[in-house]
Amino acid sequence: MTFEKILVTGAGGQIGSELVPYLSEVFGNDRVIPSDVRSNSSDNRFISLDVTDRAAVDLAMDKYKIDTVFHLAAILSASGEKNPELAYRVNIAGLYNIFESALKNRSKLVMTPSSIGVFGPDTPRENVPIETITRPVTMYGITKLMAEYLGNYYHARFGLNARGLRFPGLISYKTPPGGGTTDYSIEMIREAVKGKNYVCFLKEDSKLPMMYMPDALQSLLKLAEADDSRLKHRTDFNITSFSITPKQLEAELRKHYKSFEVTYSPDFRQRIADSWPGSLDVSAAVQEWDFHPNYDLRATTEDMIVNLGGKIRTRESNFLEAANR
Ligand code: NAD
Ligand code: AKB
Repeated sequence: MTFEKILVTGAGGQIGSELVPYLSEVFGNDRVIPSDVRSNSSDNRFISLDVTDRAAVDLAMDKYKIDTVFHLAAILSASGEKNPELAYRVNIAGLYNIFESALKNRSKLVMTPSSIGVFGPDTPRENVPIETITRPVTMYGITKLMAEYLGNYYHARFGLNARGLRFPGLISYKTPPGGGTTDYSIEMIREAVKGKNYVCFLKEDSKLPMMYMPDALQSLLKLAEADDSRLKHRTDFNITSFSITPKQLEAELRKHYKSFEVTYSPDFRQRIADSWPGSLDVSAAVQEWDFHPNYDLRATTEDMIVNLGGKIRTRESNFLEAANR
């Protein structure tokens, strides 16, 4: 599938700030229009766009002749619990505007990432399939579930090519996360690299599915380019790379920072984490568009440490250190 002009909404966020260079590399700089409600002065392609403003969305889609949208503008789980009204407006009204405008412009594709936030406390805990009890208990989860249904509706009723996948917690180093429950993982790695200890806002045994950003980016593009005839699902593919508890991440970090310590002081985000599953069944993504992540916990942690300016300990470096003692 060729994409002539791609609009990325929420492009200043954790995913968008990495997806824009990734898409630009694949399709060319002039094919990608990054946008966000916040400005970005370092990229002259960047346009200011509030997705809740329907007229502004229509104007941008028409002006740049957009045929593909990666719709990332959203309010995440923890921020959404602090301001549910804003989460509803951005995640639902914003999405509605994008779908309507895409239809009007006969766009080829609208990518709408979903989240493990669609699940709730009644969802089975492990190896959770796509179709299961969801019943989310956060405004974020409710909006994300509705977004999946809306995407399916626009496809079935109007033929809009809406596609989406349920991201787990994403780990990355370029742009700080935007107020999620899985953010502890990034914070913990950053503090370890700085040589500091960390106070974790989740309990040590809160197991959640995770993924490193390079796998998230290639998954988004794979699904975007997937042959339509192979897709039995559209907007709700489960994907994940590995599942960890904060304690397991702490142990992984201690391999490189021996004196690193974490204390556990759960806050309101614990309730959100408790409502999400520990692991997912990703077989539909594998069968329908060859989902294949490359980074496990060890590779993710090591790559994060190196990119944050830290040093990793290898078997050889431990051996040399012991020999020099
Ligand atoms: P983020 O919070 O880092 O970025 C969201 C961006 O949206 C921000 O730059 C913000 O300025 C922008 N935004 C907010 N309101 C807006 C508005 N009215 N108009 C335009 N832009 C607006 O989020 P992210 O982590 O990059 O997430 C992107 C998408 O991926 C979201 O749909 C999110 O639900 C989904 N997702 C993310 C994760 C993760 O771990 N990062 C996991 C699951 C799903
Ligand atoms: C969050 O924690 O809100 C996000 C997500 C899993 O959707 N990282």
